Amino acid sequence: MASPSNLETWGRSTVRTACPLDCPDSCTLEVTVEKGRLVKLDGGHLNPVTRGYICAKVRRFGGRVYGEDRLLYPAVRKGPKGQGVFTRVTWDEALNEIARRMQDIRDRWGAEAILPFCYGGSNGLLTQDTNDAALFRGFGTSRLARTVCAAPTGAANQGLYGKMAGVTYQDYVHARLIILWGVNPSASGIHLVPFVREAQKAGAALVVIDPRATPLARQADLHVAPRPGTDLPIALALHRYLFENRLADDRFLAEHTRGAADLRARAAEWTIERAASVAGIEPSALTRLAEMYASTSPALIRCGWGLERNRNGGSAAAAVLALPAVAGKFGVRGGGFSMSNSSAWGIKAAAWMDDTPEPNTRLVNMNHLGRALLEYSDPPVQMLFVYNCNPLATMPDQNRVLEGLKREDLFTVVYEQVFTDTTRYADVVLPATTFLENYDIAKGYGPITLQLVRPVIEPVGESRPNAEVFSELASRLELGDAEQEPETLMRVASRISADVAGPLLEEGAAVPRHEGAPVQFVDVFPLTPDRKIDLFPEALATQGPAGLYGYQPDPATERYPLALISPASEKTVSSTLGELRARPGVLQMHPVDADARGLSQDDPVRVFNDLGEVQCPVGINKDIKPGTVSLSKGLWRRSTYNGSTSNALVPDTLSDLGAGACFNDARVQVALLGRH
Ligand SMILES: Nc1nc2c(c(=O)[nH]1)N[C@H]1C(S)=C(S)[C@@H](COP(=O)(O)OP(=O)(O)OC[C@H]3O[C@@H](n4cnc5c(=O)[nH]c(N)nc54)[C@H](O)[C@@H]3O)O[C@H]1N2
Ligand SMILES: Nc1nc2c(c(=O)[nH]1)N[C@H]1C(S)=C(S)[C@@H](COP(=O)(O)OP(=O)(O)OC[C@H]3O[C@@H](n4cnc5c(=O)[nH]c(N)nc54)[C@H](O)[C@@H]3O)O[C@H]1N2
Ligand code: SF4
Ligand SMILES: [Mo]
Repeated sequence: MASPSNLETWGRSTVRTACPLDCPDSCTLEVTVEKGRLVKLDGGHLNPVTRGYICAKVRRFGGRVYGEDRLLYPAVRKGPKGQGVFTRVTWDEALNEIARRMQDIRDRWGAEAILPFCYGGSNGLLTQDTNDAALFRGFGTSRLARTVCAAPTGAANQGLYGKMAGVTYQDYVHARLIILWGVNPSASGIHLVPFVREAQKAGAALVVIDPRATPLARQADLHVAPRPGTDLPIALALHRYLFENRLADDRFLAEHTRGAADLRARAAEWTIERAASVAGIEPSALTRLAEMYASTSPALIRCGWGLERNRNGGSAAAAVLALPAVAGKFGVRGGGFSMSNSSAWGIKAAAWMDDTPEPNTRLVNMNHLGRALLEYSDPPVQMLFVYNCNPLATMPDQNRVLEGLKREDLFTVVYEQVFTDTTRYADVVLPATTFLENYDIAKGYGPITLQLVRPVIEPVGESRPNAEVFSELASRLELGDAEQEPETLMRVASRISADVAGPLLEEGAAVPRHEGAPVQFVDVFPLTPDRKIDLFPEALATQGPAGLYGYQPDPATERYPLALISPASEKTVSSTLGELRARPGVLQMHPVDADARGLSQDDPVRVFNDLGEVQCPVGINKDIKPGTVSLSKGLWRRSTYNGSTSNALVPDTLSDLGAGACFNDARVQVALLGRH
């Protein structure tokens, strides 16, 4: 195994590692290092589905590693909060100060006044839920419900299927019909695109359901562009069509499912015409979709995350995931559904976490960060420990998050690679390594693969890996022994079954049986107690104001008639790499909406509602549905004229299932900047 000490630090060498960023693909990387410095990042072949190429953003990752925003040493705040003035300190000083504060806060307020805050920095097994979990559990801090992403789709998949593994990339070619539903792989998982194209070449029909004409929508046989948040009526209309026209697979339903009658009853009111009217689409398009789906096999639905981020998102995902069951699409290669495969390994969190059971301390929904900082009182949040996350850029209701971060009596630690928007509000800043400087175990959630991430350069500045810093802090608080990162790696690996850990450590990758491509209802079955699909799970039946499969109407008003969405951008992963964006974020708007407001290309505009205002240029774009506007997710303050981003307009309402974020459920108005 390579470690920094035995890396070739002189001369030129190419080292194999993997990308653990929060992206489904989990690319194998080949990294060229010369004289200890990263010179080139390229793709490798160990993960076969990533086929030797990587995205442009990670190709440029050196710009983060050596960029001017990189954090090089620990520092403490000097001067008023948010001014961004810090003084360098040693690691000892920084960690002692944090340990002292944690103890003080526990003495005065109780440990639940401390809120650890982490999410998507790395998708690996080592940088989260390991020594950090041991520390915070051991200390008894508040717990974080990590619901910002995939909570509604996850709740739906859990409820219906107990999280069954999905169809993987290499089986797309067997499908005769592919439906990309609320997903844009051209930005968010580029290695899927050639598999879709190959399927099309082999004769598959392609349908895309997205309010934007994404690159694949432009090449599809059918593009259905619903108003955001209306996927539930669309999916229920498909169910109704199947049931009413005797196209439902009654045998499969009887043998493998429960709850079909309840689903059917909920779908009964959604005629094609009614659903089409609510979604703002032609009834003929919906009828065509229904006919195509009913008559084609193998048919594959790729359910993305764009459709979950609204008040109806959980029920929408459940209704979409129920389609292959009702239509009888399982049991053939290339048929069924695909979503996140992160559970496909069956590695339960507890398998690598510290053995101490999770304490029953306060659970804080991360989508309510602003509220938690400003309103929670029993006890109030006195310390926020941010790592693997840039909440000021990525959480809903940005202005409330900002107000909370400005609290003079809040002690905030930000453990980061670069000086993010959130870092500015820190009291103590800790510098983190990047995946080129630390170990990790990358787990794809598209392809089913585990890969070893290894340090290929020495840590830049005084940056240190999560595993080490959290265990050192734990040792200062007498909660365990300090551990070096390779020890944590071996400990985590030892908890994964030997047949997986062996190849992972020796060859750098492990792929499960079925060569990573299980057929649903042949190789994998629902993990529900009776192995049946539960089409109307009791646990979900009454969640949300309208219950499972109950539709909550569009909240648009005359004042705020436009639906704002904020999809993934090819330039960043969430807000990661946002510091390298050269140009401002652009609000995409249909010509019809622009004309109605007298707006021309590149005009500076205000996008506003009662929560906030974003000032940025407008881009007139016929690829977006009229009535919908779009501004990329993950922008930093510096990427708009006034420092606010789309999240300043996103309410912190929760989705119907899973208490997820409603990023695509903002309603706004747009006007020329300077005109009121
Ligand atoms: N380059 C890049 N890759 C990424 C990320 C990134 O930020 N950048 N993020 C990663 C992460 S964290 C995630 S979770 C995934 C997300 O990957 P995706 O599932 O692709 O998620 P989004 O881009 O949020 O949304 C996908 C599409 O849904 C559409 N959409 C919005 N609202 C609705 C709706 O109500 N209904 C329907 N049917 N469609 C809607 C959007 O227009 C968008 O084209 O990507 C991962 N990969
Ligand atoms: N408007 C809008 N907002 C969204 C979304 C949306 O669709 N629209 N999507 C949401 C989604 S899907 C997601 S997943 C969230 C993600 O939101 P976040 O969890 O905030 O993810 P990132 O923005 O990638 O920020 C991760 C940070 O972790 C840091 N980091 C990386 N590795 C390490 C490490 O090893 N140690 C430490 N200490 N730090 C590290 C990175 O430098 C980066 O700044 O954003 C959400 N925000
Ligand atoms: S972000 Fe995704 S596409 Fe880019 S290198 Fe990493 S895994 Fe591959
Ligand atoms: Mo995400």
